[in-house]
Amino acid sequence: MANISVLGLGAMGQALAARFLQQGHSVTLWNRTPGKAGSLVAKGARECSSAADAVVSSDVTVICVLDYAASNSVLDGAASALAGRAVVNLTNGTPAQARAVAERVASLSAAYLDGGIMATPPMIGSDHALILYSGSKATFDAHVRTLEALGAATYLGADAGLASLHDLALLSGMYGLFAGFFHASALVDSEGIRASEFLKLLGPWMTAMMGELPGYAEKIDSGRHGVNVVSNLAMQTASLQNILTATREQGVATYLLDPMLELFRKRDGAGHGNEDISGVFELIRLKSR
Ligand code: FVH
Repeated sequence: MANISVLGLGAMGQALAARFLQQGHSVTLWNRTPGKAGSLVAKGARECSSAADAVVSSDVTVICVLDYAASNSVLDGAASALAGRAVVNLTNGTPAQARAVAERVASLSAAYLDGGIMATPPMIGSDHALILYSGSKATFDAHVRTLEALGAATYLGADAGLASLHDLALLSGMYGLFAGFFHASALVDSEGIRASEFLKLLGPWMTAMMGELPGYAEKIDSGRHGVNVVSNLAMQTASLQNILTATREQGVATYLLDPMLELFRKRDGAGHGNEDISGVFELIRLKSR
């Protein structure tokens, strides 16, 4: 069994600590605002009054706070205790923030593993939880058995920014899906149709459309968006224009689809109307190949 410290006892920090306790680990806790450790202490955890005290109690320290400004502030408090120890930072942030913290932690002679949690607090420890890691491979290897208790553990490489990059990209996909659902629901709601009823049609449709993604991925990777004789960009630009016209006619806001139509038109206007819609990727990536 491992000695683990958890710094940050928000909804996610509490779920992580509870799971470690459930697995029989020795768990030490610290939170900026005292008084959040009660139920965990009742289950056997020990609460410290400073982040540094918590760090020296354990082989590995997991930080999970609101953002990187918060995790930097936690590290300020723990800095004196970090030498020779391992930090696993599961706070949501950008790749650049993760790389900067990795450098800072290395300068304090500690090992750094960054992580991105692909789960909500109730999912921690379930089969659906995934946690992405990058940074110190030695730290990942040393603690992977312990970390796997939280959810499937995937190591993405030595660059500390990779977990965050993948985390944010996965969340981008999720928000795109949610955006489509919210727009579609507003459209049918304009005629009094309930979202839960409409979802019976939308769910299978979205699942069927997932089947398009491998083909798009191939085109994106190759940079060749091909002549599409079935559903080309020009046809889909006209179709998306219809959706936006209907949206306005139904008295619904167009916030979520305006940017998509702008991209379709721009790509179509640049002479790619007979190609696949995957070509809009070339407008988003900004860098030329
Ligand atoms: N909850 C979720 O669904 C998502 C799932 C995916 C991963 N995220 C990320 O996890 C990080 C923590 O999120 P959380 O849900 O635990 O957030 P809160 O419940 O709001 O708790 C915030 C904790 O952060 C502490 N904190 C805030 N500012 C500071 C600071 N300057 N110094 C030290 N600690 C700070 C706060 O402490 P307190 O307010 O109780 O004193 C809480 O412990 C986050 O990156 C998500 O994106 C969760």
